[in-house]
Formats: sequence, C-alpha cells, structure tokens
Amino acid sequence: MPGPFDKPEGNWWDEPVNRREGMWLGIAGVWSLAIFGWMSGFTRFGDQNPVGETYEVDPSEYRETVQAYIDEADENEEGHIIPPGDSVYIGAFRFNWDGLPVVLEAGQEYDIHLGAYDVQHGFSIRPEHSLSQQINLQILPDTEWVIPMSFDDPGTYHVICNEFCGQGHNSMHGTLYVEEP
Ligand SMILES: [Cu+2]
Repeated sequence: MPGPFDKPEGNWWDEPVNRREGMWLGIAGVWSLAIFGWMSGFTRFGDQNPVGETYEVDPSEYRETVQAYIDEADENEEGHIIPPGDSVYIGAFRFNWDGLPVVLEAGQEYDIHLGAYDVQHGFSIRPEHSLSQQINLQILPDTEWVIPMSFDDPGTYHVICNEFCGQGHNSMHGTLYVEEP
C-alpha cells in the first residue's frame, strides 16, 4: 500500500471526479450555503443580538449626564445607587465605572445607557452563581448606547471590562445588585 507521502501512480490529475468525490463536494457545497444562510439569519432573527439605539455624544457631555443622574439618584446604606426611574446610566473610564454599583429590581425593564469617557471598554455582565454565563457589549467613547434590559433572577451580577484599556484594566470591576421587587 502506498504511504500518504508517496507520489501517486499514473495520470492521477486527469481522472474524472468519481461518484463518491462528487457526493462529498455536493455535501460540502450545500453545507457551506447553509452556514452562510445561518450567519445572515443570525443577525436578523431571534433575541440573541443586542438591540437598542445609539446616539452620538461628546464624552464630556455624557460624563455630565451620568453625574447629573447620580446626583439625582438615591443611595442605600451601602452607598449603592438606586436609580430614580427606569433609566440607568453607566459611564466607563480607565479604570472604573460611574453609576455602579447599582441596585435594580428583578422583572423590571430598564433602559441601560452605556458610554465611555476615554477609550473603548467592554461591558460584560456575569451572574455570580454562573460566571461563564455572560453578555458582552462594546462601549465606545462618542456613543451613547441605550439598551432595554431586564433581569429575571435576583442576585449579584458582576460587570467587568473585557476590552483591554490599559494598565489597570484587570481591576475594572463593578456590580449590579438585582433584588426582589
Ligand atoms: Cu478595560
């Protein structure tokens, strides 16, 4: 039996495609079309894609908006922010989060406003009981992203930056506390 590195015998490059080869080529063709369609469908159907609206905003202006929201908000004994309404503002900067920790009610829909003051940051939310479960969003300076979001289960949710943003990146952590209404 010839080894895999042996030169094949005869005029092997000029043989017609045999049935089995043709069948596999067909399967590969159909499958590549299927995953191509899947890729396109993934961005159009289902709830897996981030929604909401984006606005162009000056980073310093966004910072003022977040500050005004924090001034208006209440605090619990631990100093965690209780949003005054359905809008929650979060400002990412090197290397912390304005607007966190925040206390939210389970089951209520909030408009989460995300923005950055300096560079790109990542916004990753992970429930404490299952840290590998997560959503990941990108936060850009110059852009305010408003995302409707509600939490089904009460608990502690960690927010970490998952976009490398500088030397203190690994310490960029915040918390969402979701409580029973
Ligand atoms: Cu970071």
